[in-house]
Amino acid sequence: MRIICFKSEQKMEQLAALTDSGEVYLLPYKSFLDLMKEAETKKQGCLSLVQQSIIDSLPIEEKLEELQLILPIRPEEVWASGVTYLKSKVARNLESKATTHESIYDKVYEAERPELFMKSTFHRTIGPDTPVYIRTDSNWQIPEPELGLVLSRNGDIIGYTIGNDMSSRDIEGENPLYLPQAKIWKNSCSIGPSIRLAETVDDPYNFEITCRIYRNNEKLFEDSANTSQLKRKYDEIVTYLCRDNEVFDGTVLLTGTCIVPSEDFTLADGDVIEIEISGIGILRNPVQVQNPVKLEGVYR
Ligand code: DO4
Ligand code: MG
Repeated sequence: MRIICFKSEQKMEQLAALTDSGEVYLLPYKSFLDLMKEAETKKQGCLSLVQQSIIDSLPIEEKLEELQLILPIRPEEVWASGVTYLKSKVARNLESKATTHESIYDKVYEAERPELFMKSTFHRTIGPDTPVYIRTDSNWQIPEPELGLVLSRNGDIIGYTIGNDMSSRDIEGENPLYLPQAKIWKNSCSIGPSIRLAETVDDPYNFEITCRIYRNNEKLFEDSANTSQLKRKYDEIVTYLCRDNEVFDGTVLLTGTCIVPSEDFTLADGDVIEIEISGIGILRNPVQVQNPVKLEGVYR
């Protein structure tokens, strides 16, 4: 069972349940956060609340493809974990031209304490089919396709979603202290298109993740990986996020990238990024330069 949110004909936001057979049922909750709150008040899981809500109703006539899907949740904060896959560690060493025997990335990959950073706020976060922006002061930018955990304020995993941790590799590679600038800017984080309720996931360490990038309608890049390759457990990173911290209902925690395009690749205005995760859907976003500044040599 997945939860989606779409724009109704009256331009209102409508929460809905998407069954595994593809039927869409309207839900009597304003938002995913309302559903979470109701589940807590009634001491029930989100799944049983959703099942009770739809049991006597009919699915809507529109097909999923006809709906204008939007961000399925309004997270106050999006956090992210880094260097959780070998692929990411190798990529970070490459972009930072690490020469020491043991780089900071080698250390954090092995350390007990994971790398966690604030990735985005609600206002910087976009949903499906809305443009992700690329920075005007970077020549090396990529999407980072990641599984996202939707958390309660107690750190319970309520659902799984897809996230794009847009990243600037040259800014991050120049100096690790530039990480916030390499990660956070307007429209640098995309989430959606659905939230799969955790109660309906048999094995969260077996999500297949695929990323495709199109330029001029041609597929320029495709690669896949699986959450079975994750170096850490979800509980581990959630525990560190919650330690001495205030976590809000609906916080999304991205779990790190396992797919990295080759060194010579950088995103360009007009590209389209697709991130597919089995059982969750496809998060598709066009790429756009926000207010393009025509500085010589800035774009490749
Ligand atoms: O260390 C920098 C960030 C790494 C990251 O975002 C990832 O591994 O996904
Ligand atoms: Mg990342």
